[in-house]
Amino acid sequence: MTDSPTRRALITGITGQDGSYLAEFLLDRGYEVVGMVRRSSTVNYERIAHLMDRLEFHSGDLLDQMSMVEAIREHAPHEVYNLAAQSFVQTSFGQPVLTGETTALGVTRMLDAIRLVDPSIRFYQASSSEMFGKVHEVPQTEATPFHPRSPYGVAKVYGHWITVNYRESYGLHACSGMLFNHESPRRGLEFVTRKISHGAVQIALGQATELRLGNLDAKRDWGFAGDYVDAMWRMLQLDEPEDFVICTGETHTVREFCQAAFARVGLDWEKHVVIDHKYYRPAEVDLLVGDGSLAAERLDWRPSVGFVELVEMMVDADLALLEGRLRHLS
Ligand code: NAP
Ligand code: G4F
Repeated sequence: MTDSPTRRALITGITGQDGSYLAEFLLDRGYEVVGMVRRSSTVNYERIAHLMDRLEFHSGDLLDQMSMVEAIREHAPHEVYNLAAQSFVQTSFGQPVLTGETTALGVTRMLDAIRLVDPSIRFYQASSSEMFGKVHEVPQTEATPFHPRSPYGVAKVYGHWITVNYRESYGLHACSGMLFNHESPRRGLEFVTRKISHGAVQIALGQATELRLGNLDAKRDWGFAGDYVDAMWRMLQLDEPEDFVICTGETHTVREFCQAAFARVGLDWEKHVVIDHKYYRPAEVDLLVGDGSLAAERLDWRPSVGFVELVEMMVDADLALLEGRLRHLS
């Protein structure tokens, strides 16, 4: 650690679900927080609207090496959290090269920027349980071999190993969190949990009649995003960098998520959910469930939100949003 009194963090992906929770978390701990944001034709700061006057921004893109070098040079962060990615698995089948450029090579670009400008910076890489893919053991631990099932999963394996490689080659304080699925009211509408919570509420309010979904048998270890950003921070506070699985240790099917979400608004999911094969994937990850004992032991980190509580939190937030009681997701 440096001896600067105020810690400064650079977050890539600050406009995303995790970036917004991490920014809040770090600001609450007295950090100065800089978000790297990419240019778009419409403003896309909905998840961080409530934080805007407390944040600094740097225009950059994971596809552009110099913008990352400049971000590090200009803002001199002590910690870098690389959360930016093309993060949607389904899209990675249609845009595999873009996914590789962003989600895989983008990690190398950031690591090189750190190595060249200030190798004392601590680096967090957003690795994923998608790397376990067609799982070789149940539950999955830090030692479970990877077998990715999508271009996204393959790109994350690259990002994971290049982080390990820069740690071993150049002595960077660089680590990966192998995070299992984590959700929240700020989850993108294309991901299955938010699609279900939002869809169930739309049906309950008479704004839709059906919800079209793909594979209901897939099982995921779903936690709350607000808990998971705490684990990211804890990883960067260790004296020696190490990689961790972050999970709840419980797994549920997409069907169970539907059941709980529709029940929250007093509906029978079976009357409204329609199977649509366009949402099936060329290769599926059937079962994810993690073993978080290393994180519990070394980081003293445990999830605080259970499955039913998470579903109800998401449905209640969508109800407030669609009834006009909430102006935005924060
Ligand atoms: P998310 O909501 O999809 O956010 C992704 C972020 O990446 C957005 O801020 C997006 O910016 C940014 N981004 C995309 N392409 C970029 C580029 N070329 N240059 C700069 N920024 C770019 O994802 P999330 O759920 O917060 O996940 C955060 C990270 O954790 C991702 O790396 C994801 O793959 C990983 N992860 C997520 C989970 C999970 O369950 N949520 C689990 C394991 C790992 P725009 O707003 O401009 O699009
Ligand atoms: O919500 P999903 O799209 O998330 P997925 O594929 O597990 O990926 C998420 O978690 C990863 C961690 O393991 C992250 F790395 C990644 O960035 C992302 O955050 O799909 C979950 C499951 C899949 O098995 C999918 O086939 O739900 C199934 N599903 C069924 N119907 C559907 C749908 N998924 C989506 N998105 N939309 C459907 O209509």
